[in-house]
Amino acid sequence: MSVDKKKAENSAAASFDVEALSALYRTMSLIRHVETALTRLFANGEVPGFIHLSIGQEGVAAGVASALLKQDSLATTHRGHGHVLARGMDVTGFMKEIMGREGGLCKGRGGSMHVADLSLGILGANGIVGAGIPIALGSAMAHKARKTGGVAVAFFGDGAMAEGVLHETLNMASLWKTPLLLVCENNGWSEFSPTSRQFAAKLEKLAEAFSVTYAQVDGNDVQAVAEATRIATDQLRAGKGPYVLECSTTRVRGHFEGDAQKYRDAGELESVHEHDPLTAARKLLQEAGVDTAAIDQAIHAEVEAATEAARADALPRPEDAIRDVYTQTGKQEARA
Ligand SMILES: Cc1ncc(C[n+]2csc(CCOP(=O)(O)OP(=O)(O)O)c2C)c(N)n1
Repeated sequence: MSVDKKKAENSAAASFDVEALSALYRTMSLIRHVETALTRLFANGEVPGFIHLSIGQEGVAAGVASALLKQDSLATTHRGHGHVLARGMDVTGFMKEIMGREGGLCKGRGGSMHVADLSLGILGANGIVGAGIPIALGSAMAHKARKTGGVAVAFFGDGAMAEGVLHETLNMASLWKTPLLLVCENNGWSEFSPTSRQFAAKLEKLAEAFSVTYAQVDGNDVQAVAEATRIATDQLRAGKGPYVLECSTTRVRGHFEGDAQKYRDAGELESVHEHDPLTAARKLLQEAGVDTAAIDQAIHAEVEAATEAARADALPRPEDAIRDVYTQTGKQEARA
């Protein structure tokens, strides 16, 4: 079977649906405002643990999420804030979770790298590179077995391209024609190593080896990502087997918050903003007469309110630390 390769066109210059682009812009602005707030909160010592920000990569999260339906599911990475917010995670519950508060979506125990919300099909973020990929495969198998009509999405970075689990997943997903969308956010970096230093192949060739459809898209063009994802999910929902979508994008911040990025050329750091997906979308919207400043202001107020609510929320009590660790199942009770 030959690879059905669709290089998505950069649609930014073409005519567009103002309402649809406004919605995509709103999602990107929400992610940007939340993560910009987190830079300050982290510097202030108000966020426990590490956080990995996706500033500059919002086009992928917003574009992919825009093509998903209620029944779909997703698994994400250590850099997953954008994906879960784009999927519709409650902003206050999210902020409380990242700030380790009792009212957080996972009672403050998951934090940035383990936040989940099963009511939205969000199977969880994951600090282990590539670990969300087989989780999403399992979910895709469940969609198929239960005939939900849903697709499962695995977001992963270019660092996971060299992980065996991706190769095994491609094999199983292809053999069993599962509705699995593998979204690679290729920002050119894996921690402090350029992609070329840690992956000897090409994702396109890897997909081809397993007879999996592959498409590549400019991840900084949110409309192009939305359209490419719509094409991919149409194929998945038609039962035609898995799909790899590689989105080229730009990591603006360091690997983790606080990383001074000394390993990166000054020239590269100076030019990262030229690829900003929000700037490109804002320009198009303003030309179409949309008041993007009003959108940004409303989102700013929403994020400020969520931050204040998180600050006011209690920290989890130490005596509750082992609550909810084990579930009470019939089996356990029978054994006891
Ligand atoms: C299995 C595994 N190996 C190594 C690490 C250490 N590690 C954490 S993030 C990371 C790089 C991830 O790069 P990429 O997947 O491209 O995502 P990005 O950070 O660029 O979003 C590595 C090697 C890990 N967490 N898990």
